[in-house]
Amino acid sequence: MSNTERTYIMIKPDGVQRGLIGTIIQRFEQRGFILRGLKMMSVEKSHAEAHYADLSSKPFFGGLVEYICSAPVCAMCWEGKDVVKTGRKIIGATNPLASEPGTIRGDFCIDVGRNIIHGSDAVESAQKELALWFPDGVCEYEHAMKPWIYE
Ligand code: RTP
Repeated sequence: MSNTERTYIMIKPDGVQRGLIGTIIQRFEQRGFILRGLKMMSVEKSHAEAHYADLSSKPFFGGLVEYICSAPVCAMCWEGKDVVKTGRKIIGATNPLASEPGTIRGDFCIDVGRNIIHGSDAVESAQKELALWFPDGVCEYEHAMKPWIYE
């Protein structure tokens, strides 16, 4: 656990189309996390399949890949202490039926197959996902806010 832990967060096509990019960025920013990478991307099938390789045996895999490739996504790298775990909390449970109000999914979606956002589930998967989505790295800069966030 370090103040420079990083996670991969992706606003899925439905989140982009519904105009939720600003709202989602605001939630991470307000919490105190630092945005290191941000880009809009149309996703190739092979890229989506690589991202979700662990789920390839699931019955919903084909539909999931199709959904991710259906329109652009917003790919992001966020940094901060415990950002992987806290990011998942900010996002809420996978199935919006179980996601608490106040979480992104709990506030903005209804269907598990249209749950608007992805967040890495562990530090190791975050590293793999960031290498896949940001192969050229992210923006390394000194952030003035850090002393006001961490003791
Ligand atoms: P994500 O990877 O997107 O952050 O989601 P997650 O870890 O919370 O959930 P995971 O089990 O990895 O599932 C990945 C995505 O697959 C879709 N899904 N559909 N139809 C279904 O039963 C079903 N289950 C999962 C969701 O879009 C989920 O976010």
